[in-house]
Amino acid sequence: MPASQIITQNLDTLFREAPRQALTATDKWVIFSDLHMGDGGRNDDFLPNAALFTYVLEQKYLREGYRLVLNGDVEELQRYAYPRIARRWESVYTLFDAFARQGRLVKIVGNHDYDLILKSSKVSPYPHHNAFVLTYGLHELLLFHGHQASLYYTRHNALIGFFLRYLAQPLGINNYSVAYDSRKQFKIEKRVYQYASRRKIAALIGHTHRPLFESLSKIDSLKFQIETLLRQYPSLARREARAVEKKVVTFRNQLLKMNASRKAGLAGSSRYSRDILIPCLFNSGCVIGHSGITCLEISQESLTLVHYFDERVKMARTGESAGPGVALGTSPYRRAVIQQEPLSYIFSRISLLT
Ligand SMILES: [Mn+2]
Repeated sequence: MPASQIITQNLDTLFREAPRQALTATDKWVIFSDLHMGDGGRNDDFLPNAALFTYVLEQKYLREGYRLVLNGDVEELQRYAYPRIARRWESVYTLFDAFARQGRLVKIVGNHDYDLILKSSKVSPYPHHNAFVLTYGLHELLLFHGHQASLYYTRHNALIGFFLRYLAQPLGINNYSVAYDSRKQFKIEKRVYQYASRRKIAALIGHTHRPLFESLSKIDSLKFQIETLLRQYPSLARREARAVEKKVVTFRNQLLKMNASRKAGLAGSSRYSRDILIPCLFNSGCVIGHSGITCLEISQESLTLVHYFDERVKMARTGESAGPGVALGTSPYRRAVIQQEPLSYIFSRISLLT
């Protein structure tokens, strides 16, 4: 059987067997993936952003009544034993418990914490799922980690612990990445993209650590926004034209900067399809990025890609001041919205374009 067919079957099984929940107009959800929590030692990838993550989870999402989806690779079980992780990060588990007690926690497994679905009740207090479906009217959002779109992971998951390395990310957020080169990463995204567009659903994944919104990387998205603005420009009144000029310059500079800094071969290409691009693939990114955390939010019937970072870290790394977004209280942390669209708009495009 060809690989693509096996993967389609795998994903169909995930989709069919996933627990389902209807999304209401007042529901708020936040989706994090790829925490890779370890033992708190210097090789623990979670450690650098642990304080930021804890702050955001407690002060924003727990307080504001969000439901929490942990979309895989929460624990780094390929390098650490669960009891050690649980002991070191007790404060984080206390927060997970608070969501769980109110029925607001959904925990999905990835390839690095897959064991938990086998022996969950013995080691972890939470139920674990392979996938989760949110329904929005007649539409469906399929949440799963993403490694299921790779035969490599399906067949050789036990061998992977060895190949950890760094990759520069198209969003300009340098994330710690796992066990694959950009070509493999792209292949996984492409397979999920093809599956989601064929089934006319939105797929929300993690795993590649590369934040995506509407199947677009940051570079694609900047190009797209510049084009849209340039089309509007000739017909605008003077004041509006000025605002557009400023935006184009900002976007252009971001684009140039990203092009200059990104690694060859990581072009962030959106060519999952030769035809029109369907906005069916979203990726929450990860919690262990060198320049912060990204996540997906659903609230007020909109989907949002959000970036959290510590401005002290940003200044130390880039020499630039505070950066975009808004400060969170009196903390050194900032929240920046990368992209946002109403679910109705996303789904009308998925339905009409496929
Ligand atoms: Mn993974």
